[in-house]
Amino acid sequence: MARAKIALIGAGMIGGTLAHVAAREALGDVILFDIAEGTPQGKALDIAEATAVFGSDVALKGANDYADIAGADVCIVTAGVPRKPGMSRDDLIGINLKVMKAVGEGIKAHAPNAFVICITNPLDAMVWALQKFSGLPKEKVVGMAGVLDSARFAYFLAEKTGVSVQDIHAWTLGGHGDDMVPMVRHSTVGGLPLPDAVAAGLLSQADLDAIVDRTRKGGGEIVALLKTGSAFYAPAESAIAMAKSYLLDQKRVLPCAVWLSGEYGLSDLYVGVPALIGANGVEKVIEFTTNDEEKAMFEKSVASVQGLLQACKDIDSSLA
Ligand code: A3D
Repeated sequence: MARAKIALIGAGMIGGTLAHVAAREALGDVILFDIAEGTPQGKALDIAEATAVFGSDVALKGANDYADIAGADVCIVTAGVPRKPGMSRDDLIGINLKVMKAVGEGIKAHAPNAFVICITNPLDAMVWALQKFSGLPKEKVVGMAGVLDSARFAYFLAEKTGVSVQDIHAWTLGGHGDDMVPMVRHSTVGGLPLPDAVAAGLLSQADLDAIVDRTRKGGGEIVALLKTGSAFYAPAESAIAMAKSYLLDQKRVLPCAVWLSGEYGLSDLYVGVPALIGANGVEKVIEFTTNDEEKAMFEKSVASVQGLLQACKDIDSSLA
């Protein structure tokens, strides 16, 4: 059987890391696409040479022409610009919306059957625009943010409680902004929902409050440390988990930005919710029960996403 073809649109920090992880895991042949000449070719050659060390038979190729992504099974989009210190994700909207238009048209022309994972920020608006520009089925276009935000939440909980990350299940829902919603009642440490974990003395309420706050600001913490860009290792691993669930029909339930049509009382927008990803793309949206406090936080986060969609429509009238 032919190997899967994975097209990485954007060969920057996340794109290069995606190529490395995809090759190491032998997920499929990799095309690294970028407008910068030489960068995708150089990274592809470097990783191709590494395959002789880690022993993977996948092929890697750098490209500046969309024709090279033809027939891709998965496209992961990181094209655009990342944040620098002092910038919010929303500051990127003008530049990255134009990039989504070019990328969407390229995917539509050359890889219309692909499962598309968008990572470019501001995430919930860019994945929405990418679906519109590409015209691909809504269940085949998703945004990566929740897996990363939830991984940060889980890591901070593991660090504080001393429990293995493998035995922590953490969930964040809503938009990928500082008003994202870490779901305290639905997240567990060793099977205990977090309020019960506090009652059992695994961490204090003050610790939990600080972790929730740090999770919301987790992207900014890395930007402030790196100074020249944003996180890339954990974002790449997160998108690979989503790609694997699709390619291997794993049917994992992962928090992703997905198109909603009535779920959570919302329609016509992308926002982060738990979604079952299998061979057909987004196969099901899982609806968590929410109490009044969680509902209010979710609605606030959704309002931020709706503001970003309006900004996109104001910039590009074809989206209105
Ligand atoms: P970076 O290393 O700058 O890579 C972006 C690449 O996109 C560069 O190589 C550019 O040359 C390329 N590019 C620019 N315009 C185009 C175009 N029109 N077509 C093809 N390629 C183009 O950034 P990065 O890899 O660190 O981050 C990529 C994006 O991911 C940024 O928008 C970040 O804000 C975003 N990001 C999102 C998350 C989420 O959790 C959603 C996390 C971290 C970063």
